[in-house]
Amino acid sequence: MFWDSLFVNSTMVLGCLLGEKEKTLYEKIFNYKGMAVLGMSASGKTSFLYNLCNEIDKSEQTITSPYERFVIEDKDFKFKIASNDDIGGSEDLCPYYPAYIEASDISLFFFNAKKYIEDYDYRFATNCRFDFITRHGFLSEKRDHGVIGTHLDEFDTEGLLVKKYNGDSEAEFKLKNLVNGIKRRIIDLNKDKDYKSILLDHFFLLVDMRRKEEAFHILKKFK
Ligand SMILES: Nc1nc2c(ncn2[C@@H]2O[C@H](COP(=O)(O)OP(=O)(O)OP(=O)(O)O)[C@@H](O)[C@H]2O)c(=O)[nH]1
Ligand SMILES: [Mg+2]
Repeated sequence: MFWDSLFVNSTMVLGCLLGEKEKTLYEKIFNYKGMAVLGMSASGKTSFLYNLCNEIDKSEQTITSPYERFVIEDKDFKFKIASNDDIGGSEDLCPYYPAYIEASDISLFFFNAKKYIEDYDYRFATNCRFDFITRHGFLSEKRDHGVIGTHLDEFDTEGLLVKKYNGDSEAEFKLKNLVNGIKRRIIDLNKDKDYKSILLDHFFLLVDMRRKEEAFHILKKFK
């Protein structure tokens, strides 16, 4: 496959580049976690990072843009992110995924869940990436991985998301059922595929990635 032929060379090149990106002694001593934020174009990767650290530029499509280490704190948790790259969703960057995953403590893969269900070509392209990551075994070798389906708000959520964040526990319960139904549809679409483990064996969350609370919710899974 095209990506496979690119894989060896580009991983070697990137491995050298990532050498500089490995956690510094400071980051190791102070327990900063490296995070690979990967996934489809316009799926909310930069929005996620921006929600955690407002200094990240979210104004345009990302190619690769480095960010400095930062600390996220709220009343009951504190999380430290090592310096890393915000990488774009373009297919050209796929050969670099394994090296990014290898160099990170946490790997997240983002896709637009609404588009995934409705658009065959998008689903196919996303599945190719699921397959690519799974076939190289990187997901199973590392402990902390998550798959994040975004654009939850574009499903017919009947305002439940807003109500949930206003503290409505009944809305939270209804939303949970709705989310489980959407997840089940996505898992069912892949029930015969080898890469279904990516959805079954790791965190699989559905979120409105424009909401800051959702970014915190994702990180809390890795506490
Ligand atoms: N409605 C909705 N919009 C979202 C969601 N997540 C991201 N967006 C919007 O989608 C657009 C693209 O978001 P980005 O965060 O730049 O996506 P990205 O994955 O970084 O995109 P690339 O860097 O181009 O790969 C922005 O206008 C976001 O506000 C979501 O969950 N719901
Ligand atoms: Mg981006």
